[in-house]
Amino acid sequence: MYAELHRLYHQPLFDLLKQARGVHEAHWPEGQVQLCTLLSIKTGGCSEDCGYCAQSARFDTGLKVERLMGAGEVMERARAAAASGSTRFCMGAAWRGVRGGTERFEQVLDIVRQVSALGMEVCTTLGELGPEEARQLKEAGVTAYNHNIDTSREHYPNVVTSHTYDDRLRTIKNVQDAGMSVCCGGILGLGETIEDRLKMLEVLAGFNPPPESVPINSLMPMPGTPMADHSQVDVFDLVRLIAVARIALPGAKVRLSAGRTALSREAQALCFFAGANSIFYGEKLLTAPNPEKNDDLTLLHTLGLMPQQPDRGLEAPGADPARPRGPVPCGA
Ligand code: SAM
Ligand code: DTB
Ligand code: SF4
Repeated sequence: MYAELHRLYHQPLFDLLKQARGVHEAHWPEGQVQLCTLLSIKTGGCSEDCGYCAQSARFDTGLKVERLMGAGEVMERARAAAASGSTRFCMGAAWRGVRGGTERFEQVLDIVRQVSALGMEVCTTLGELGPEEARQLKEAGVTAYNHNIDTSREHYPNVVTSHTYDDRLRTIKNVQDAGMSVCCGGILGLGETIEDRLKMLEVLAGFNPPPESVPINSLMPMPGTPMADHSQVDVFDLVRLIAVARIALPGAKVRLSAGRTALSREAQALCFFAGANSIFYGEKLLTAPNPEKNDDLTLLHTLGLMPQQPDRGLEAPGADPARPRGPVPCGA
């Protein structure tokens, strides 16, 4: 698998784009881009040391820590997101994880129940989950859970030391077992090699069932973090990775995620051509800026693309019965 991803990636760019386009056209309706709205429901003060993250309490990033948002305020934001044409509402919390029976988890479940009544796809990203927490989130109405592997297994310890790659995979397994869709991807620009990026895709393509969506973030260097002075990801490296992701994960939404403020309209157009079919929509990601809504709608219109209709009955992708279930590929 890795050898094939390597071969695909290192072809002449137009050959790669042609193949990715073919796969995209065979699997997805013409010209649709999913709009997702992000909301940070608990910001900053996180115990973890992810070297890219403005929300880690270990770094002096100047971010204002905020407690868990009340259900009323979340609902206001969720209604506004639905009204603006967003079909997925993704709520993020800067926690290492959540534990059943705690007041804060009960509050999150209550928020999820209310948001899911609005009919959008509901995604949460709350850190580590055990099987029981995953089951309760699913029951409350979460359709997809975001938990990124971020990079290759080999590079991960250079980025995070407070938890492991296997901790991440365990949560993903719990999410799959509970019947939620998995949203799992990574970040480019963490000091990794192209090989690390392809190994990350190899891991994602080995998930059974495959991830429903794959966010590809480009590092937004955050002042105060150890990665504050990392340089911008090369746009053609980003486009190539999106194209290989499209080929390796034909049924997954490939989400052009953090870092679009640094991309030209032309660069984003190439990313869509290569197979990206989802974006975060709205002026703010979790803590960092994102393009203006109007600019995004204008860009989609200019390219002849349109916002995707909601998939209210979003089901988790089915597993291949001939292969072992779980996020860890056979033999890993
Ligand atoms: N705490 C939860 C977790 O770690 O899964 C959820 C929130 S975390 C901020 C979600 C993802 O956002 C990370 O896994 C990473 O891929 C992405 N991310 C965070 N900071 C970023 C940055 N500065 N630039 C690009 N992507 C970033
Ligand atoms: C993902 O892969 N990217 C989103 C979402 N999942 C939760 C988060 C991007 C965060 C960008 C940095 C910030 O806003 O602090
Ligand atoms: Fe915490 Fe998530 Fe940021 Fe890591 S990425 S520091 S776990 S909020």
